[in-house]
Amino acid sequence: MTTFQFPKDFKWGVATAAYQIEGAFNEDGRGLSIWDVFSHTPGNVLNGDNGDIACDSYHRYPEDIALMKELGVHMYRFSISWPRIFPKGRGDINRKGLEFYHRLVDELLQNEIEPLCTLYHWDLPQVLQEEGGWNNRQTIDDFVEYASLMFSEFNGKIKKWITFNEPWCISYLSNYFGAHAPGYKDLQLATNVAHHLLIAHGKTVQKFREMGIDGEIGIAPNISWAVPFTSKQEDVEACLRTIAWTGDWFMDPIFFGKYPDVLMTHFQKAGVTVPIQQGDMETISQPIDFLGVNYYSASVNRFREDAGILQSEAVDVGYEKTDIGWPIDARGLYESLCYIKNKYPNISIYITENGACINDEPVNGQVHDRRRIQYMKQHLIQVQRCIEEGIPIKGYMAWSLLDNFEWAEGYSKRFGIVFVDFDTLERVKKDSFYWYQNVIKTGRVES
Ligand code: JJW
Repeated sequence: MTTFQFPKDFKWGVATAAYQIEGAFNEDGRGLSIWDVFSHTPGNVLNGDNGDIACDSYHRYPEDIALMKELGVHMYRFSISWPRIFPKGRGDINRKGLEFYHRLVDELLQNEIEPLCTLYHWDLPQVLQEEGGWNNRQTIDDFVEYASLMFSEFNGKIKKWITFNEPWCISYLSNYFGAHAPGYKDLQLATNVAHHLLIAHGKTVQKFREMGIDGEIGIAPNISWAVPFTSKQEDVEACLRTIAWTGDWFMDPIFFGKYPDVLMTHFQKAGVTVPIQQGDMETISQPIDFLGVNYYSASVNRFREDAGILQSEAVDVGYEKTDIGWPIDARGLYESLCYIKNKYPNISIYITENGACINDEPVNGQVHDRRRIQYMKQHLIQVQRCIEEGIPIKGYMAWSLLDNFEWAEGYSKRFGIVFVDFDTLERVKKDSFYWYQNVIKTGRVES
């Protein structure tokens, strides 16, 4: 057994997202989002699940905050639902939507929990989708209008902001693989979306500076680490492309004002171009205050001529998997963070999501989610290792506080450290909740 000690000022937290937990989909003037429409279209979500009620956190947030208080977290990462604020995407402000987030944030502050707010966690107002959504450059300006209102409304209360959660999922998973809303399968469209998200990110950061907001702003890409099956150059390069797609494709434009060549050439071969207009790359490459890293899994990959646009094939080498089928590879988190530090030096990092789908349910009122504890332990040890290495990692947000609506998987995949009974909406603390409580209290993990 070894003890891994975290810095005194390390920020421990938990993360959620609006559509996954709030419910109350048609209350207090909320407009529809693309996820309401997508989840209500048969065939898109497992078992026909949707976020109409979800965890009902729109009403039960005091109970959820009480859970966080008991857990002892310093931070809560949540997202704001754009269509609660602007039911028509732009223009008329829905005061009742704003008031909900004021109640939430005030309750957090009263409990000495710092809010870390994600502006966009996938729930685009449906009316904007009907005008082309993120494929339409108008959406960029609509987003900046929404973000600016949030900055002025919560200035002094919310001091940490994330523009976009997992830009790769918003663009490629949703518009090329068709797995998430709005469900298109068009690589050019997805690439337009990716580029427009980056411009919206850059313009929002500019606005944040212009407005003189007190706080920090960043973005949270999902990082997919890939380990070459053999040391052959073609396998190594296949992995570099896989890694670059979810990460560098978004981070290179932000940090260097340029898309990565390793992918540009493959995209061009597929006949796809990035719709760059005069000034776009300058807009995108605003300095940011921190990088959010979402990490869950890694794969072993090799080159294969016909393995998709990247010619990179995932090989199942028999690693243990979580209940959503994602291989467990904690070392991939260490490697990802080293890669980021080497390529984008000196940027402060928050682990904005990490966690495991483990479907254990209550037995006599207890949830013995041993494998989740093991997953968290292994990943936190790698985080501490990175800190020892000198990587400026400031905090860790466990995904998630609650079991919730896991997008296309619906309620069948549980990521919470608190169990939710989706019939009664009762919350039951899992063993991992008590384990994490002790980690936070002591500031250390023991192997
Ligand atoms: C990739 C599946 C086709 C969420 C993916 C599916 C099909 C090649 C968890 N992160 O619920 C990635 N999550 O809301 C944000 N992260 O491809 C938060 N990434 O691939 C969590 C799902 C994901 C994915 C899911």
